[in-house]
Amino acid sequence: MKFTLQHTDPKSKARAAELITDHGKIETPIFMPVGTVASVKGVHQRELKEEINPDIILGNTYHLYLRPKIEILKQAGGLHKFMGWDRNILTDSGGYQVYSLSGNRKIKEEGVKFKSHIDGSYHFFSPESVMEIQRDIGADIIMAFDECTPYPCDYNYAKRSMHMTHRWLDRCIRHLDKTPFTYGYEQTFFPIVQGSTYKDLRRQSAEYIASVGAEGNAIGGLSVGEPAEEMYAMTEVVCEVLPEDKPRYLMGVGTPINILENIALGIDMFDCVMPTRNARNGMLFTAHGTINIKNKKWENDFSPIDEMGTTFVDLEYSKAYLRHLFAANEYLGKQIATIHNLGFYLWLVREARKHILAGDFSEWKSIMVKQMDKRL
Ligand code: PRF
Repeated sequence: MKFTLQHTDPKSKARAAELITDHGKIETPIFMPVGTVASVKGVHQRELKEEINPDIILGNTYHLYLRPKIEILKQAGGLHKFMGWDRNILTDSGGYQVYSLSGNRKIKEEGVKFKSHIDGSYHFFSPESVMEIQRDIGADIIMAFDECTPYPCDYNYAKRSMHMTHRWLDRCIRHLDKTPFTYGYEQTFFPIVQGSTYKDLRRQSAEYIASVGAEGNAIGGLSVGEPAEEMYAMTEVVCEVLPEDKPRYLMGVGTPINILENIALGIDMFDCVMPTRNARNGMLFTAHGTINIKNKKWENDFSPIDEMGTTFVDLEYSKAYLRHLFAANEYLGKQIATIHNLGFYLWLVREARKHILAGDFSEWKSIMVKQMDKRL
């Protein structure tokens, strides 16, 4: 992987950069649509490519391991071939999904025993097994196996957990070094900073993560229920420590406003289920605030879904029509809303990039944050 910084904003820590892997170029800041089970829910690959046009999408080790199972992905020649996606893919390690299983898992030094949400069967993930699984899934960027701590989190638990995440990281690296690429292209490994909402732990974790000299670094354990201000404070501390010449990925974040604020703090990559999940619940993001399309007030509003027209659905269909689709529980409603939201998220990060390159990101960000902080 090759990472090239192109421009840094004079009034913030925002950066524009380019990342090149064997599956092509990724222009940052980037938002990665989430395709948990080899599908970005509600959007087929051609539409995703042609309308939303992301350089990279995300998949989940936990889900793919349980279904379709790794053996099937190997037979297919990897996840790219299996799902018909020839651009970049990043896989999360399962650290977060396992955390989300709260009652159905046991975390120990050796690894995590967990119960499948599909059939209740028991499985075990270790740093070593998760590296092998990610080799076989074959994403371009693969993540360390970590423990994502909950919020709030007791200081001593957060500290112990952080150290375990660091020991797991050493095991991930040792094992990866012994495990060749399964397919004919390179994979880049990103370690993950933890440390809950404690500045000293965050700093210590970032120093440890930076010391392993990976080609990119991630920040986990945020956007788990803490106030936005606490999240920003942690991102700031961590970005001060992580190397400038490597991409920084903030995992599972967030709202459009969270994304702009974290770009300003030096984050290059984001992923979140919010645009896709909220779309399926009838919540639309726009440059002027959020819309609950199920609301009766849209019943006879025949104006376009979004005058900005980022994707074709925005101008082709009216709010009244989309509201009707939700009221009638039609699949198409969720599909249209998903295309709209993903189109908007990708527009937002591309605009951010343009403004970083033009040198007026901070001014633009202030206007956008104010503008988007509304319910329409
Ligand atoms: N760890 C991993 N994946 C994640 C997170 C984490 O802490 C988060 C936290 N918001 C999202 N996805 N491995």
